[in-house]
Order: sequence, then C-alpha cells, then structure tokens
Amino acid sequence: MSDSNRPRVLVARRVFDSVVQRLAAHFEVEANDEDTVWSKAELIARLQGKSGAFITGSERIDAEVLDACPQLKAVCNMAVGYNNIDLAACTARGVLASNTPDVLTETTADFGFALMMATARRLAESEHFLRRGEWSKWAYDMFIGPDVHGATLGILGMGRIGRAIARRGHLGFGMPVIYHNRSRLAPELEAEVGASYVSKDELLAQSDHLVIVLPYSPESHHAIGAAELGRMKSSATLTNIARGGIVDDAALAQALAERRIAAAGLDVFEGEPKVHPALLSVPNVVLTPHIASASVRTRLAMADLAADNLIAVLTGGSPPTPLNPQVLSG
Ligand code: 8YV
Repeated sequence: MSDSNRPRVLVARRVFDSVVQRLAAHFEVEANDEDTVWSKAELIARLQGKSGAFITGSERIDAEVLDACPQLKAVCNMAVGYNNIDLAACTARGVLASNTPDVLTETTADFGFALMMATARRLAESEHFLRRGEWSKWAYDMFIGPDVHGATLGILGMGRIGRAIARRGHLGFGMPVIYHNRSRLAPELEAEVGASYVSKDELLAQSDHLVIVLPYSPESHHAIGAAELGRMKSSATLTNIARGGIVDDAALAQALAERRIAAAGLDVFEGEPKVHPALLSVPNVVLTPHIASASVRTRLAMADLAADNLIAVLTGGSPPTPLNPQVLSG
C-alpha cells in the first residue's frame, strides 16, 4: 500500500523476498527485480527522493553520489568489506553507513580453507583433465602436490575471518600458523588460534599456503606484487578471498605461468567481474566468482542485518553495526 509520508528506500540489487518485505513494512521500497548493476548516473537517478539505500559491494557510494542525493540518511551495505563506500564523505554529510560483520565470518573461513585445499591438492586442474577425457591411466605423479595437514599456514590480515581460518588450520589440520597484520593479536587470541606473529617478509618466505584476508584500502593495493611473489617458496600456494586489487593479478598470472609459485586460488579479482585474461589461461589457478560468503544461511543473515541497520536508522533506533556511529549523536 502506498503512503507518501513513509520514507522511501532503494534496494539496489535483487535480494531475498523476505528481506524486501521486511523493508516494505516500514518504507516505500524501490527494488531492482531485474538485478541490473546500475551505472553511477542510474544509481543517482534512482536514489532521488530516497532516505536510505540497501546496497551491495557492486554499488559505489562516493562524494559525487552523496552530493547528488542530499536527502540520503543511510547507506547499508550487504557486505563486511566497505571499500565501495567513501566513509569520510558519508560522515562529513551526516550519512550513516553500515556493514555486515560477524554473520559471515565462519562461512567465509570455510570457503577460504576449501579454496586453499582445492588449490594445494589441484582439484580444479585435475577435474578439468578428467572432463576433457584425458584420464587414461594411473600415474604415481599425476596431479601430485603439496600436503595441507602439517604444512605452514600463512595469513596476511588477521581480523575475524583470518582468525577463523587460523583456527581451522591449527585445530583441524595440525598446521603451524604464522601471520602478519598491522597490529599484533593479544597473546590469548594468538594462543587460541595457535598463531605466531612474523614480519611480512618472513610470512612470504615461510608460508607453504598463504591466505590473504586483508581489507582493501589504498595502502593494501598490490600488497602482493611481483616482488612479494618472488619472496615466496616455489612450492607455495596463494589464496585470495579478500578483495581484488590486493594482489597484482598480472604479476600473479606471470608467476604462475613460470611456476615461481605452485598454484593460486582466487575468489576476488581486480576489476571483477572481469578476470585478467592471463589468469584464465594458466592451469594452476582455481577461480571462483566471489562466493566465499555464499551459504544460504549466511547470505540471508547478511541481508537481514543490512535491513536491520536501514530500519533502525530511518525509524530512530540504534543500528546494530554502524561504521560511523558518530553521525547519530551529531
Ligand atoms: C559479499 C564480501 O558477497 O562481505 C564482503 O565483504 O566480499 C562478500 O561477502 C560481496 O561484497 C557482495 O556485497
């Protein structure tokens, strides 16, 4: 039922019906049933007159968008990573931004561990070989690769997801765990996940399986490039479930082609959904389309949490996971 006094919100991508219905109980909702990824101009046009936006990592909210939509009060991201939001620009304009931490930690860690295992044990490469009809006999060295259990697990970025991956390696697979992070964990947290702090150079040199779980920022852009890949063991694997742009994809494709590292597993890419063509032509890489958080339960929890934030901000409540709560007290 239409009621012009109710706040209007934009749901920028197709999401669960139940979540759209929850929003529709409070707001006039414009949904995106075609699930088009809108251009910036289209996003700005759709946001006219809207007090709130339910967005995903595909929508970029920057100063230009905010200035063109002065009535916007809340941008609620269905993602824990928020490099698609200019947080300082939101704060400067009194716009509340939120993300979805915690609800995806274990699911994303499951996937990161699975991708690391698939990469080490050459699952994709061997499956493609079988599908091509090339499996004619057993051979002692067919798709031979490194072990996962007992190997040194390296983690770059030791937030919630990094710790959940470390715990899996330490408790489930007897892996010595080393990590590098901007700040060192408290000793009790290090002990819980069996992790030792090392410098970035030591991490690169000592890891058998290196997993990237850093947030993206200008400082982490190409944190792994040709020089860093050159410090890794030639038998090592690299897995990135964080963000495209942290790894220099062109340098990685070259290192993989020249077997300077053994293999890589990538769920995120620079400029995704485009994938660097050189990555598509090397066999020793497992490629997945940014699905680390994609379990039914977790995606619903993420969408519900983004909706909880939007409902709270626009109805005068306290959003559960704000990124800039200071705008509410201003
Ligand atoms: C999302 C993610 O699926 O939460 C994140 O930061 O990368 C994923 O879980 C993606 O960002 C879409 O919003």
